[in-house]
Amino acid sequence: MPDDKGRTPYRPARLDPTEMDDRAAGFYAEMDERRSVRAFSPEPVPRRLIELAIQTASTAPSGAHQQPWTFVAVGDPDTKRRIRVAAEAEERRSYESRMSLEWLEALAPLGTDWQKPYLETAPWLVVLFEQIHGTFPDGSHRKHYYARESVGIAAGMFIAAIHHMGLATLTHTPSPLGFLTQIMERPRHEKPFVLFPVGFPSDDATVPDLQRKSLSEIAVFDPPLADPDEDE
Ligand code: IYR
Repeated sequence: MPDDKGRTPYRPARLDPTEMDDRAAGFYAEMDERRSVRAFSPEPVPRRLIELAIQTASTAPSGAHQQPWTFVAVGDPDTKRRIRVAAEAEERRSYESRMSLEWLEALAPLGTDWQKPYLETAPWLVVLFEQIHGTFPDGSHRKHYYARESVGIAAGMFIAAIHHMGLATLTHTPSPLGFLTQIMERPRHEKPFVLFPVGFPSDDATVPDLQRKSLSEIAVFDPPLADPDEDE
């Protein structure tokens, strides 16, 4: 029951230290298996799984708890085709003239080009929109705080949920993304943030042989991290 300030107790169960360690290491190992996939199987994926991934993403913390996101899940083949055609037109222009040589060189290890067949093959395309502002019941604008950061966090949680349920996705950001507003008939104050194809990897899917940065490259501790090469 909420108290007179509208607050309820929060007492999550305390785990014992070994279980905490096991869970932490197990979750890291699981997430470390995740790869961005660009070749999907057409095998159908139950809508319920997509609903659960969206609900998981929507547990993300958000500025002033405004949950400034809309997820649009597309399984309809005609809509997917329209998205592919529009995305490829933008991507073609990007690869052929908008992207700098430096950018193209940075992307070379990923082996990407303007063609995006996965936008039709993947059983679901989930587009995450950022609500630039909300709306009060009288129609006036309600300011959203940290909308972009909040949507970014929700995107990460969506990706983790998809991976955890044994599916694959890709953070696809064709640029500019504006065509998604038109195709999906979203209001002007919703800005497309990222497009996630979701499904099973195709049997012949491959991924680049990438390394992740080590802990010492990404983190600074005070007191410092122990040097893994040095004896105690
Ligand atoms: N949006 C393009 C290009 C692209 C850009 C980045 I940064 C990537 O990490 C991957 C691709 C495409 O999807 O091909």
